[in-house]
Amino acid sequence: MNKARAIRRFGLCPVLLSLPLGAATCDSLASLKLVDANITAAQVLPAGSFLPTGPAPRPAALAVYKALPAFCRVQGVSKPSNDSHIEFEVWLPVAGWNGKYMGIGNGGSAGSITYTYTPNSHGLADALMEGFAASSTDTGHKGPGDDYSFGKGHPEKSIDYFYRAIHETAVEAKAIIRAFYGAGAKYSYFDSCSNGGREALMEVQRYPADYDGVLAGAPSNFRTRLQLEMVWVSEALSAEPGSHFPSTKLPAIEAAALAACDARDGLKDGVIGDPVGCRFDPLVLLCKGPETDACLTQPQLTALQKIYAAIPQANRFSPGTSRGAKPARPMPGLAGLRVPALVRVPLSSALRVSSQASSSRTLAGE
Ligand SMILES: [Ca+2]
Repeated sequence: MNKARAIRRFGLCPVLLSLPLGAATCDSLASLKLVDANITAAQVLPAGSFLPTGPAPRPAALAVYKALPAFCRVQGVSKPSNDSHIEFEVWLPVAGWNGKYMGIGNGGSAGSITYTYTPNSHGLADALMEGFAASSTDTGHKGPGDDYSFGKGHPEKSIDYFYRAIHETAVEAKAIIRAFYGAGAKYSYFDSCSNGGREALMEVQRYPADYDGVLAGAPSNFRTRLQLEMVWVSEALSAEPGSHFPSTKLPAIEAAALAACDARDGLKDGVIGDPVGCRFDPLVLLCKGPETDACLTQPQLTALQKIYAAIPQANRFSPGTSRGAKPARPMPGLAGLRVPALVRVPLSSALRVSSQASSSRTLAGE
């Protein structure tokens, strides 16, 4: 019996006909029993009707939401510890599911569900548009993506942020997918960047059964060393009043590094195949006349040389910024940053603290 005949005969909607035998309705997922989680809401949202709570979305995000097909939106809370409150969502296409599951990660300190594209990752909406059943979590706390205060005095919340929430959400999402479609996903993937890339690596290391493949974009792993590197870069850029160089000089820096090392890998393609082996000396960029975006003043040159150099006595902590990378790309809050006196500790002390922080490194994904 084809769909049209079935609809005429039984009055079934096309959505139900697209689901295999044994599938649950979206509404009934509200009573689905999960191991460490409760489902707080489950409902089908008509096409183009999704709007997140909170501030009005950016126009680009709003356009994505308006283009969404109808989907089953499941919201839940996972509590794997007494101090856990991990909010998550699972979005399920009501038609045209591609049979696959996509876990979505979080940039920075997380603190919110990733609904659509941010600089750090794809979102639920983007995965849904491609036919995936997808999940995202706030990783156990609420807040802006640069606020880590949630972890102070709350070690369980730190664990949730660092790796447990992503795993819990994968487990719950797979159970929800099985219930809704009557069959599990054929393949499961995880896609995210920055902190989300670190989340991807943690999944691979701690819970290799969660995903068949991960996209670990620009992972901010080796977190304690990464933070040390950021202090190092900030120190270099604020060593004296003229040390900081504007982002308008980055193209010239990148071009000079490529000119020195691009062809070393046998192919002049704009990619330095072995950035660690590149011995590009930014001295060639020293201004010989008036300062322009094509050259660096002596203080700026000194800063760049420090950024490229490995932290003294600390090769094992950081090899320095790769030649050909865009050093000191203007990150929010970093451009022009003066390192406060509070963190102007002797480097040897910082290294000692970093090397002793083995437990936190393990926690942070190293
Ligand atoms: Ca090349």
